Amino acid sequence: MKILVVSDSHQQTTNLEHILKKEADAKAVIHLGDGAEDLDFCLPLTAHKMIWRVRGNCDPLACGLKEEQIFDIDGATVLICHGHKYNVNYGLQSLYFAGLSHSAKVCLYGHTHVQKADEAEGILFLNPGAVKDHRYALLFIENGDIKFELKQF
Ligand SMILES: [Mn+2]
Repeated sequence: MKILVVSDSHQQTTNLEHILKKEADAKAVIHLGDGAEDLDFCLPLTAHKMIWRVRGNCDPLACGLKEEQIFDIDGATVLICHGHKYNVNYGLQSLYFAGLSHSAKVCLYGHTHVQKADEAEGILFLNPGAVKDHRYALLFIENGDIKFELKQF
């Protein structure tokens, strides 16, 4: 399954729409916060897609989104969070232990606005960068097999 991973759109819905059009064949969209509600302004581009999103430190409490979600996609456990609660600005150690404790294969986070992929103990840590800065990522999961691409436009 092709999954579009975005973060930190910070109200740049024009950029978000551009990405959604470019990757229109993605079956799912994951927004990692700070602009998580921006997806609501991108209908009908998000219609018929699975959507997962989490609240970032700049998103209002009233948006009602959780700060973290853990779910399975085609045989792989995925943990998503904005990252501020795990202090990702100072390294990935806390997120690494969260990933380990949930047996995650992929941990997705944002917040730093730095597009980055790391691997530790078979866990992929992926930050798609900021939509605001024309960055996003693609994740492909098939039968537990994981591939990714870091993109810019
Ligand atoms: Mn943030």
